[in-house]
Amino acid sequence: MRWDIFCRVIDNHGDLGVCWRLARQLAEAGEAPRLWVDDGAALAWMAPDRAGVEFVDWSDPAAEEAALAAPAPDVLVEAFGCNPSPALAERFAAGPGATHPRAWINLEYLSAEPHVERLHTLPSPVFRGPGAGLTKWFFYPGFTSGTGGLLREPDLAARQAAFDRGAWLQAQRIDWRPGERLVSLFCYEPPALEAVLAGMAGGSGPTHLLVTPGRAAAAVRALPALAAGAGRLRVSELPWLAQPDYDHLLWSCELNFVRGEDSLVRALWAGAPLVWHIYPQDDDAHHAKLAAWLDWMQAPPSLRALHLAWNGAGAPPAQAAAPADGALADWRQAVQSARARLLAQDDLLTQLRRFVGAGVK
Ligand code: TRH
Repeated sequence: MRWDIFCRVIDNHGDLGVCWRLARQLAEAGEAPRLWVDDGAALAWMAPDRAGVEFVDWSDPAAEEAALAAPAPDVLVEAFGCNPSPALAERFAAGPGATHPRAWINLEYLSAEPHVERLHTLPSPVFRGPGAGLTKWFFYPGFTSGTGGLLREPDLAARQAAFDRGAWLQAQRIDWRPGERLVSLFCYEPPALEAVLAGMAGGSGPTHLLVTPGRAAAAVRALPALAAGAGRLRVSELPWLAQPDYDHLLWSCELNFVRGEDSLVRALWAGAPLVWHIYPQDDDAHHAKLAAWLDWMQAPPSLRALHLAWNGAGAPPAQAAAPADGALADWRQAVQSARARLLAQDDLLTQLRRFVGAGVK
């Protein structure tokens, strides 16, 4: 089937990261995906290999015009309520007739809050404007069996099992010294960053912090006493990695600090202890979202406390120290059991294809 996925890059890399991952998985499943994106600059590092996915530069009217000349898609996915191209929605509405399988999906943000199960797969009739007369369907990713699940490639476990950590670190020129704890850092500006790095500098064993570019690197650089490493902490800045190599980074580390949406999911699949910097919202709505996720995770008290401090959700940054070995073992157990619960559920693409195949119109 032909799938048109619409992606508007609001900020950061999650919008594109999720849409690209979905498009790639569709292509690998034998579908024909086309990704409309208004700012695809990050694809240069995120997705150097784009086989099987067609791209439309949504910021370019000529590219949009050319894309409209192709047959209308069978499935229209608007990511995060981004409102697809009106001309395309019109063509989609005038599609080849009632017998033709056709679905308009509004792929929503990821949350562990209870409303997700309630809203998942609800219809939303389009009353006016392009596409009037059709129905959009809410599709919610999520962590429980009453949701749309999480993106997970069919070969993920096999790739993970075959992964050679030493060879990968060497190929990336990451200077890992035996005995050192490798920690990856992908975050915004966490209030407890200084406390955590100071805790690592004064920790009982050596830590090598691998810092991703952009906001994470800038946040670390803003701490002059720690940015170049201190005490038992070494700090290295990484370049942007392609999505598969970002997975490799998560698989290589004993602790992963992740953020937003897609990297959280990847860290869950990695199975190592993780700390989530949730995307901050103006009205602090993210605090409830974080609490719901910590509950779902059955996070041990020390992991919960670090999350609250890391996210500025009440606990003072001073409560966040470098994780002790015992705590890390508890956190690993919590992540591993959360991962096992997720693996028992169908992945998002399987569920989405089943939903669309069931003939929603
Ligand atoms: O970049 P983010 O903070 O994206 C956020 C969230 O999605 C948030 O919910 C959304 O509202 C906001 O964007 C607009 O974090 P996220 O979701 O983890 O996306 C990062 C993507 O970048 C993910 O696909 C992983 C990828 N990535 C790489 O491919 N290579 C890298 O080196 C790194 C650090 C990330």
